Amino acid sequence: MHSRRSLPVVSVTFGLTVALSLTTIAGAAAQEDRHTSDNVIVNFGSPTNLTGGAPNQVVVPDEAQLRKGGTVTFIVNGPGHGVAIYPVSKNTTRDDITAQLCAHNPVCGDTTFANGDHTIVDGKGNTVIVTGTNPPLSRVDDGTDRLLATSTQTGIVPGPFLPGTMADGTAGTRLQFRFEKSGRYLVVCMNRGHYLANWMFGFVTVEE
Ligand SMILES: [Cu+2]
Repeated sequence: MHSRRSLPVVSVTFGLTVALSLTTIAGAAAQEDRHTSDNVIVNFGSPTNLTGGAPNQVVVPDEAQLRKGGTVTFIVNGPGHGVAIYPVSKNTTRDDITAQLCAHNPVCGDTTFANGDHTIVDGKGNTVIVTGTNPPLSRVDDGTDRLLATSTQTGIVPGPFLPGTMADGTAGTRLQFRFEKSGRYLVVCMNRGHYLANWMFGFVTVEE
Protein backbone atom coordinates (compact mmCIF):
# COMPACT_ATOMS: atom_id res chain seq x y z
CA MET A 1 0.00 0.00 0.00
CA HIS A 2 2.81 2.39 0.87
CA SER A 3 4.76 1.66 -2.31
CA ARG A 4 1.68 2.04 -4.51
CA ARG A 5 0.89 5.39 -2.95
CA SER A 6 4.43 6.71 -3.41
CA LEU A 7 4.45 6.14 -7.19
CA PRO A 8 2.40 9.22 -8.18
CA VAL A 9 4.54 11.36 -5.92
CA VAL A 10 7.68 10.25 -7.78
CA SER A 11 6.18 11.06 -11.18
CA VAL A 12 4.93 14.46 -10.03
CA THR A 13 8.37 15.33 -8.69
CA PHE A 14 9.95 14.29 -12.00
CA GLY A 15 7.49 16.47 -13.93
CA LEU A 16 8.25 19.47 -11.78
CA THR A 17 12.00 19.18 -12.17
CA VAL A 18 11.59 19.75 -15.91
CA ALA A 19 9.99 23.12 -15.34
CA LEU A 20 11.47 24.26 -12.05
CA SER A 21 14.89 24.21 -10.49
CA LEU A 22 15.39 22.02 -7.44
CA THR A 23 16.10 25.12 -5.40
CA THR A 24 12.68 26.55 -6.25
CA ILE A 25 10.98 23.32 -5.26
CA ALA A 26 12.82 23.22 -1.94
CA GLY A 27 11.90 26.84 -1.30
CA ALA A 28 8.24 26.27 -2.10
CA ALA A 29 8.15 23.18 0.12
CA ALA A 30 9.71 25.07 3.01
CA GLN A 31 7.18 27.86 2.61
CA GLU A 32 4.30 25.38 2.55
CA ASP A 33 5.61 23.72 5.71
CA ARG A 34 4.81 26.81 7.71
CA HIS A 35 1.12 26.26 7.08
CA THR A 36 0.52 22.57 6.60
CA SER A 37 2.29 19.41 7.59
CA ASP A 38 1.87 15.68 7.56
CA ASN A 39 1.52 15.26 11.30
CA VAL A 40 0.07 17.66 13.80
CA ILE A 41 -0.35 17.49 17.56
CA VAL A 42 -3.57 18.91 19.00
CA ASN A 43 -4.07 19.24 22.73
CA PHE A 44 -7.59 18.15 23.61
CA GLY A 45 -7.89 20.00 26.90
CA SER A 46 -5.50 22.75 27.93
CA PRO A 47 -1.92 21.51 28.39
CA THR A 48 -1.38 24.18 31.06
CA ASN A 49 -4.57 23.76 33.08
CA LEU A 50 -5.14 20.13 33.94
CA THR A 51 -7.54 20.38 36.84
CA GLY A 52 -10.75 20.70 34.84
CA GLY A 53 -13.41 23.36 34.59
CA ALA A 54 -13.85 25.84 31.77
CA PRO A 55 -10.14 26.86 31.57
CA ASN A 56 -9.23 23.25 30.77
CA GLN A 57 -12.04 22.79 28.26
CA VAL A 58 -10.28 24.12 25.17
CA VAL A 59 -8.69 22.65 22.06
CA VAL A 60 -5.13 23.89 21.39
CA PRO A 61 -4.64 24.84 18.63
CA ASP A 62 -8.29 25.28 17.70
CA GLU A 63 -7.31 25.54 14.01
CA ALA A 64 -4.94 22.89 12.68
CA GLN A 65 -3.83 22.47 9.08
CA LEU A 66 -2.73 19.24 7.58
CA ARG A 67 -1.85 17.67 4.25
CA LYS A 68 -4.18 14.96 2.94
CA GLY A 69 -3.10 11.58 4.32
CA GLY A 70 -1.56 13.22 7.38
CA THR A 71 -2.39 12.54 10.99
CA VAL A 72 -3.54 14.46 14.00
CA THR A 73 -2.36 13.14 17.34
CA PHE A 74 -4.75 14.28 20.04
CA ILE A 75 -3.16 14.55 23.47
CA VAL A 76 -5.96 14.47 26.03
CA ASN A 77 -5.38 16.76 29.03
CA GLY A 78 -7.54 16.92 32.11
CA PRO A 79 -10.74 15.06 32.96
CA GLY A 80 -13.97 14.22 31.22
CA HIS A 81 -13.15 14.47 27.52
CA GLY A 82 -14.23 12.43 24.51
CA VAL A 83 -13.28 13.20 20.91
CA ALA A 84 -15.64 13.24 17.92
CA ILE A 85 -14.86 14.37 14.36
CA TYR A 86 -17.37 15.58 11.75
CA PRO A 87 -16.88 16.91 8.21
CA VAL A 88 -18.17 20.47 7.67
CA SER A 89 -18.30 22.89 4.76
CA LYS A 90 -15.04 24.71 4.04
CA ASN A 91 -16.52 28.10 4.89
CA THR A 92 -17.50 27.10 8.44
CA THR A 93 -16.05 29.51 11.01
CA ARG A 94 -15.65 29.33 14.76
CA ASP A 95 -18.27 32.07 15.09
CA ASP A 96 -20.73 30.00 13.03
CA ILE A 97 -20.50 27.25 15.63
CA THR A 98 -20.37 29.33 18.82
CA ALA A 99 -23.50 31.23 17.70
CA GLN A 100 -25.36 27.93 18.10
CA LEU A 101 -23.91 27.09 21.52
CA CYS A 102 -24.74 28.47 24.97
CA ALA A 103 -24.12 32.25 25.05
CA HIS A 104 -21.12 33.36 27.13
CA ASN A 105 -21.48 36.36 29.43
CA PRO A 106 -18.68 35.73 30.31
CA VAL A 107 -19.63 32.07 30.80
CA CYS A 108 -22.77 30.12 29.96
CA GLY A 109 -25.35 31.01 32.57
CA ASP A 110 -27.94 28.48 31.48
CA THR A 111 -27.22 25.27 33.34
CA THR A 112 -29.91 23.34 31.48
CA PHE A 113 -28.65 24.28 28.01
CA ALA A 114 -26.23 21.36 27.73
CA ASN A 115 -29.00 18.84 28.34
CA GLY A 116 -31.32 20.29 25.69
CA ASP A 117 -31.84 19.22 22.09
CA HIS A 118 -29.62 21.23 19.75
CA THR A 119 -29.04 21.02 16.02
CA ILE A 120 -25.62 22.28 14.92
CA VAL A 121 -25.27 23.33 11.27
CA ASP A 122 -22.17 24.22 9.28
CA GLY A 123 -21.41 27.36 7.26
CA LYS A 124 -23.65 26.15 4.43
CA GLY A 125 -26.55 25.42 6.75
CA ASN A 126 -26.17 21.64 6.49
CA THR A 127 -26.90 19.70 9.66
CA VAL A 128 -23.76 18.36 11.31
CA ILE A 129 -24.84 17.28 14.81
CA VAL A 130 -28.24 16.67 16.37
CA THR A 131 -27.66 16.23 20.09
CA GLY A 132 -31.06 15.03 21.28
CA THR A 133 -31.78 15.52 24.97
CA ASN A 134 -30.08 14.22 28.10
CA PRO A 135 -31.54 11.95 29.29
CA PRO A 136 -31.32 9.62 27.52
CA LEU A 137 -28.31 10.84 25.52
CA SER A 138 -25.59 11.79 27.97
CA ARG A 139 -22.98 12.43 25.25
CA VAL A 140 -22.80 14.65 22.17
CA ASP A 141 -23.20 11.52 20.13
CA ASP A 142 -24.68 11.87 16.62
CA GLY A 143 -23.22 9.09 14.47
CA THR A 144 -24.36 10.55 11.14
CA ASP A 145 -21.33 11.14 8.86
CA ARG A 146 -19.07 11.07 11.91
CA LEU A 147 -15.47 9.95 11.37
CA LEU A 148 -14.53 9.15 14.95
CA ALA A 149 -16.14 8.86 18.37
CA THR A 150 -14.21 7.78 21.44
CA SER A 151 -17.02 7.74 23.99
CA THR A 152 -20.18 6.71 22.17
CA GLN A 153 -23.23 5.34 23.97
CA THR A 154 -24.28 1.74 23.35
CA GLY A 155 -27.80 0.96 24.47
CA ILE A 156 -28.20 2.86 27.72
CA VAL A 157 -24.50 2.79 28.61
CA PRO A 158 -22.56 5.98 27.80
CA GLY A 159 -18.99 5.38 26.70
CA PRO A 160 -16.40 6.39 29.28
CA PHE A 161 -14.39 9.54 28.76
CA LEU A 162 -10.67 9.35 28.04
CA PRO A 163 -8.01 9.44 30.75
CA GLY A 164 -6.30 12.81 30.34
CA THR A 165 -2.94 14.15 31.47
CA MET A 166 -3.14 14.76 35.21
CA ALA A 167 -1.65 17.45 37.42
CA ASP A 168 0.75 14.90 38.95
CA GLY A 169 2.29 14.39 35.50
CA THR A 170 0.53 11.14 34.63
CA ALA A 171 0.43 11.05 30.83
CA GLY A 172 -2.95 11.29 29.17
CA THR A 173 -4.40 9.43 26.20
CA ARG A 174 -2.61 9.78 22.87
CA LEU A 175 -5.02 9.16 20.05
CA GLN A 176 -3.98 9.41 16.41
CA PHE A 177 -6.36 9.87 13.48
CA ARG A 178 -5.40 9.86 9.81
CA PHE A 179 -7.32 12.22 7.52
CA GLU A 180 -7.59 10.53 4.12
CA LYS A 181 -9.76 13.17 2.45
CA SER A 182 -9.24 16.88 2.02
CA GLY A 183 -11.79 19.20 3.57
CA ARG A 184 -12.63 20.88 6.81
CA TYR A 185 -13.47 19.00 9.97
CA LEU A 186 -15.12 19.95 13.24
CA VAL A 187 -13.62 18.26 16.29
CA VAL A 188 -15.88 18.42 19.35
CA CYS A 189 -15.78 17.18 22.90
CA MET A 190 -18.46 14.56 23.42
CA ASN A 191 -19.02 15.86 26.96
CA ARG A 192 -22.25 17.86 26.60
CA GLY A 193 -21.23 20.50 29.14
CA HIS A 194 -17.76 20.92 27.63
CA TYR A 195 -18.98 21.37 24.08
CA LEU A 196 -22.43 22.94 24.34
CA ALA A 197 -21.79 25.18 27.37
CA ASN A 198 -18.03 25.81 27.32
CA TRP A 199 -17.37 25.68 23.55
CA MET A 200 -14.78 22.89 23.59
CA PHE A 201 -14.19 22.38 19.89
CA GLY A 202 -11.67 23.05 17.14
CA PHE A 203 -11.18 22.60 13.41
CA VAL A 204 -8.82 20.58 11.25
CA THR A 205 -8.38 21.69 7.65
CA VAL A 206 -6.95 19.05 5.32
CA GLU A 207 -5.42 20.27 2.07
CA GLU A 208 -4.64 18.36 -1.12
CU1 LIG B 1 -14.16 17.85 27.13
